[in-house]
Amino acid sequence: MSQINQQPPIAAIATPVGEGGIAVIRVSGKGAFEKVNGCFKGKDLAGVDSHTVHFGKIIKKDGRVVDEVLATVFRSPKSYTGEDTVEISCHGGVLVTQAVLETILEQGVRSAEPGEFTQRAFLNGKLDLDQAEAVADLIHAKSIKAVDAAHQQLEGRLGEHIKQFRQQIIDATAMVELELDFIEEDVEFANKEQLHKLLSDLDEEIGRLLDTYETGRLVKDGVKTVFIGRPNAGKSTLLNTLVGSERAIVTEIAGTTRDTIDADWSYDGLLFTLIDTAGLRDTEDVIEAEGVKRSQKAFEEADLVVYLKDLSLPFDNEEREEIAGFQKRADETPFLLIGTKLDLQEEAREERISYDLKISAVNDTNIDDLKKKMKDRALEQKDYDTSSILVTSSRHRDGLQKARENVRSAINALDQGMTGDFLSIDLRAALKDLGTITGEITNEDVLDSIFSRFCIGK
Ligand SMILES: Nc1nc2c(ncn2[C@@H]2O[C@H](COP(=O)(O)OP(=O)(O)OP(=O)(O)O)[C@@H](O)[C@H]2O)c(=O)[nH]1
Ligand SMILES: [Mg+2]
Repeated sequence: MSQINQQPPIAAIATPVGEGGIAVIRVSGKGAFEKVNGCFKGKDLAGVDSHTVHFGKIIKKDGRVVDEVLATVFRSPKSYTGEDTVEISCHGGVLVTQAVLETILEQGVRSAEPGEFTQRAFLNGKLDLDQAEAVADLIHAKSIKAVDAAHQQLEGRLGEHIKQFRQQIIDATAMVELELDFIEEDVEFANKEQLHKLLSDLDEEIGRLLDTYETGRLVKDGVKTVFIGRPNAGKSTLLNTLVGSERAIVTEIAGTTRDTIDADWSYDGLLFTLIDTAGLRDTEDVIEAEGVKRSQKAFEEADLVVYLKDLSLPFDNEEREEIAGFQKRADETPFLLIGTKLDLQEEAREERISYDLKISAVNDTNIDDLKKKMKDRALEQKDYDTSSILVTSSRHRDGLQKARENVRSAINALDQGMTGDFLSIDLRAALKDLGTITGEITNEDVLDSIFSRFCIGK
């Protein structure tokens, strides 16, 4: 563990704003115990053991009691930030909590910025940068699978892979430098083949990790699922059925939905963002035409397209072409063709068109099958194994991609018989790329953008 650097104390409310049984105010930094002592009537917090809890009162300078509290003491380096820390549990009223915080701030403690506690934990070597990011992911997670992925990253599973890649590069560099040492004597790479193998293996392993990004992104951000189809096909009805509330307006009038409507929905631990759209048709109505445009845009960004076809109506040619177009692009954007209103008489029985499923939202027919199909189709052809680590952040993907490019460039240099110094440059660059992921190499802008995603008090 690196040296702990205790910075001036900061404080913030660590629990959400609102009424609750208790609220927690966190104070961390050099002199945290003495500062809290200044407004705490109870034991001398600077004198007690680490990881102990003490009852007392928070008192204003004029002697007024603000609240009765419990103060938990964590001594450096055994705290979340690595610094001396006090966590004050007070009564969970909005005003009481604010008053306790203000009383502590009056002791000469500064308000914490968003994510500043975690930033200090990172700077003190308590967490790698990817682990710090996992803390934010965990807090923002909207599905159980996203929680799992964040936990894996928080446990350091991604970091382990990166460390292993770095070690492989260091091994390769050592082989290259050995050759450089003997350059005068004109020795060839003693182990050119071995070096080649090491680098190709590395290229492949980085590639395997990169392949998990598509799934990782879906698990973390949710599957953007667009319901598309003719007016009145039953798109809004299906959205309402899945989310279990009347989120979208449903009427028998074609052209009811004018704008795109989003709703979050979870199935089997996976988050879906369902997007109901205006029915696709040529229209004179300016508002509806704008809605149709938005439907098309939603489709372009979709991770899954669900095309709904009213089984009680015959096909028209345009519709046939549209469906064929979606099917053709199904490799890029997974696609489901669903027949709706199965409870009505089937007019659209078309032998050439095969439905993935026929449903009735009114009778609840095949809705469970549809849910399962949506998940399977979204994750189809994706490298998905719950036990394996997933790359979920585009920042990590970018770092891995750059590292792989540099490794490939080193392989190229080796193949072309270039001298060791060229290889060395590429390998050093790859090391740096990997270092940006775990935070060995970083700069203020990157840190600011990462920690600004956090809430205050984390
Ligand atoms: N019989 C039957 N009617 C349904 C079913 N699903 C939807 N409907 C009816 O079909 C009509 C249109 O449904 P919506 O869900 O508004 O259709 P939409 O695709 O959102 O239509 P637009 O918003 O106009 O594009 C309504 O009267 C619904 O009650 C079904 O499974 N069976
Ligand atoms: Mg609608």
